[in-house]
Amino acid sequence: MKDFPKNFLWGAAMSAPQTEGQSLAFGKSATTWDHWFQKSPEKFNQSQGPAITSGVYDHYLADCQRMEEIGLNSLRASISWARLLPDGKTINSAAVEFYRDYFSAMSAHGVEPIINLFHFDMPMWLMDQGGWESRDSIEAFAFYAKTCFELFGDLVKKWTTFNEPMVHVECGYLYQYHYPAVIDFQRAVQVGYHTLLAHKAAVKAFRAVSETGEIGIILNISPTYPKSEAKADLLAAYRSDLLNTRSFLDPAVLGSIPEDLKTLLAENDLLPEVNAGDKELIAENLVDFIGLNYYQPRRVQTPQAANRPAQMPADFYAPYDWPDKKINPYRGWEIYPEALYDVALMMKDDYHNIPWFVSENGMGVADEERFMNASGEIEDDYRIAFMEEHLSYLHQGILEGSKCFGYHAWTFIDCWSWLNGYRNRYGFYRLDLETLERSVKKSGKWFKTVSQNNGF
Ligand code: BGP
Repeated sequence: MKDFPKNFLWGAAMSAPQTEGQSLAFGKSATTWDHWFQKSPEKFNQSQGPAITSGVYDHYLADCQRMEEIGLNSLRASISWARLLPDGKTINSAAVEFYRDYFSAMSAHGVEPIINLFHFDMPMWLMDQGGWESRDSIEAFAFYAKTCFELFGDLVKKWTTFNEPMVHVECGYLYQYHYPAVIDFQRAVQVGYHTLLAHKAAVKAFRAVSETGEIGIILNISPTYPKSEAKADLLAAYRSDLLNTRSFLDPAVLGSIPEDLKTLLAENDLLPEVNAGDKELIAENLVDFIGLNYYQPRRVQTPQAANRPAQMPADFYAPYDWPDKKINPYRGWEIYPEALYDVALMMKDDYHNIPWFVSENGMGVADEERFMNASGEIEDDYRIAFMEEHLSYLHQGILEGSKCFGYHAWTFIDCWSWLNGYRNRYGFYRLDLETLERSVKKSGKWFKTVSQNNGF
């Protein structure tokens, strides 16, 4: 039996744009996703857009009951900026009513809400002004954050500012998976820098408003594993860590951007525009905890040929395809649970053992109806095995002193996923796309026993 620490959080994660639905109703304005889908529906799997998703806006009360039914004692959801402040300034009272009721219902079912402020869902009014490229985005986000802390601070004690900020940077400005889908390393760096400052400004606003709550940030983190111990591969891994992990984690926890990252950017004419006072803002507003999303390891090697100055991150490190890897063929991601042990020790040794939790981990599988039994239940034993393996390595890290306080699966109910629509399913509950009916999978029942036993 692997026992987890007392009061361990057993939960699941979801996000507003992937679940709420009613995307252009009840006062909500458009996000980049609504806009992009309207403009180019063919980019989205089976033309599945953000309008309906899982219908949480209408089903949330019964969903809170479902959380309890599978033993969740916590759940991460997000607030939609475009729903709460449709023009960035005016509070939408329908949104306030919805979120207050939703968070209260979670608590009534014994589920602690952990609420995130930004999950890739840039309001279109702000994107029209340059999005995170514009320095004004920092103040706009701080205002939104402060509004949330004031409106919901009595119901929510754990907040996070951003989900995987590196993803909207790289997908929006390097790899074309998010709007505005441009390729421009310099602009990507500026977007990342403003996002970091927006995070810091939100933490500052939080300290001014909240006396009892805690605030963190959710980062997608894997250690970088080099192809070999050769000097060039080690350098590639070091640079990958600087860009992908330490760029946000160091300033969030330690209060400074790594000097080596600044040097690397300077050598490649990639430094962002910086204002007086930024350094202090970064130094002073540290987080209370980290949320860590983990799906797959990052493996790199030295690039064959590289542009100088760099045009893309690939000029610093090339992906390495480990021949021995185990893979989830549906999502194309390597399965490597050992990394959870490695990051647990990294948090302990390099980040002064700050409290943290696994804020996402899970397995997306296509065509899950194949695993439906005679009574209509999806027998997702592969998901149970995946989570058990990951939890085992996490448990080892905790035994060795890492302060992990929870494990949140991605996700609660099958949800919409950006350009992939509903292709891969991750939920403890299956979603019927025709009826929006939810039915518990075998993994949901399994998770209940894990939560009840505080281990497995
Ligand atoms: C994370 C995101 C989630 C979710 C998850 C699964 O990076 O925070 O929003 O989408 O990945 O990935 P995907 O949906 O692309 O399969």
